[in-house]
Amino acid sequence: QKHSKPTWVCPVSGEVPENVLHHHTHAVLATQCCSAVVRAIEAPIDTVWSVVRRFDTPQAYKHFLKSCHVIVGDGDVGTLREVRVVSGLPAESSTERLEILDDEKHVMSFSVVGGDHRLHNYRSVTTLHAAPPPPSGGGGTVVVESYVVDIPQGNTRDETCAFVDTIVKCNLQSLAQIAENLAK
Ligand code: A9S
Repeated sequence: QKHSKPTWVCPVSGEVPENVLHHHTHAVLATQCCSAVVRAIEAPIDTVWSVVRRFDTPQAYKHFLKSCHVIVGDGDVGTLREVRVVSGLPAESSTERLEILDDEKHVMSFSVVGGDHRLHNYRSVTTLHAAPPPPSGGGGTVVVESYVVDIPQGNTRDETCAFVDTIVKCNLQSLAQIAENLAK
């Protein structure tokens, strides 16, 4: 089971451009789960990106984190950070590595490489693309965040995805709030 071959999964459906979809296509093992959250934000893409790209300050919009310190690196790919988690969650800290930071394509990805929590081998990819302008669309930015993670011992796939989806939705809700305020 552990050594089974991965299946390629793209958890994003619907009105997302082809070039965006490919960033959200993940190799997923039978012992892992994969999902995605899509969120529209009423702010220009550069404004949203200015918040997302800051690997040194995730707590600016991730309210489950109380602090972050950079272990090594200057914010480019390979930078390692340790985040501390607010109380009340089944976690204390997480060590994370920046995997992708593409300022042109608006793609960022990090992976969890250690820490004191249950989301082993967590890896996420966040992309931004411009929403169609009026009259066909509302303008602004669409954020897509997908992830893969090991299903913890004692939990089901559905429980794991429900837990992580909830966290990602909260993060994107607060990202929207911050970006929409910056755009005012
Ligand atoms: O930080 C993110 O972008 C996404 C998630 C799902 C982070 C999860 C988390 O930081 C907690 C919020 C502390 C929950 C980790 C790594 C483990 C948890 O149990």
